[in-house]
Amino acid sequence: MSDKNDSIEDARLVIAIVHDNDADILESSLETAHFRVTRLKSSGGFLKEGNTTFFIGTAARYLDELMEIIDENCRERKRTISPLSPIAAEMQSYHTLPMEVEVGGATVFVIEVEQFKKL
Ligand code: 2BA
Repeated sequence: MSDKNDSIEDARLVIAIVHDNDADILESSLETAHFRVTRLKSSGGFLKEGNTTFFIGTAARYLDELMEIIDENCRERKRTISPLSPIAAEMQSYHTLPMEVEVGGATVFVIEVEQFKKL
């Protein structure tokens, strides 16, 4: 079976930012489903923690399948920010109790691709 970036027409670039702990399982699920991926180490501007960014080039008709795979493999987590942490200081917050934020499952951007070429 050919992989799912073979159609130049109607191409999309999907950028998915996921938790580091979900990255390996997501990558292998995408490969099993014949999506091509580029994986980058990244970090979130807010928590300043490592996360993983996937670039996935594919055709529009595969987007539903792709979203399902991302959704199945990336779970939401809660992170607690201590009022004494540098993040809280940066926010100039006056919280005296730990603050909880929800991270993920995945933050996904879908971009229409004007040109897709392999030179
Ligand atoms: P971080 O920027 O480290 O954000 C981690 C989590 O902290 C976010 O989870 C959100 O729940 C919370 N958060 C972010 N900014 C906040 C703020 N100003 N005040 C209160 N809480 C805040 P997610 O939304 O699931 O985002 C996970 C990661 O996805 C982010 O890590 C960032 O690396 C990326 N991301 C999210 N939205 C983005 C966007 N619009 N553009 C680019 N990257 C984005």
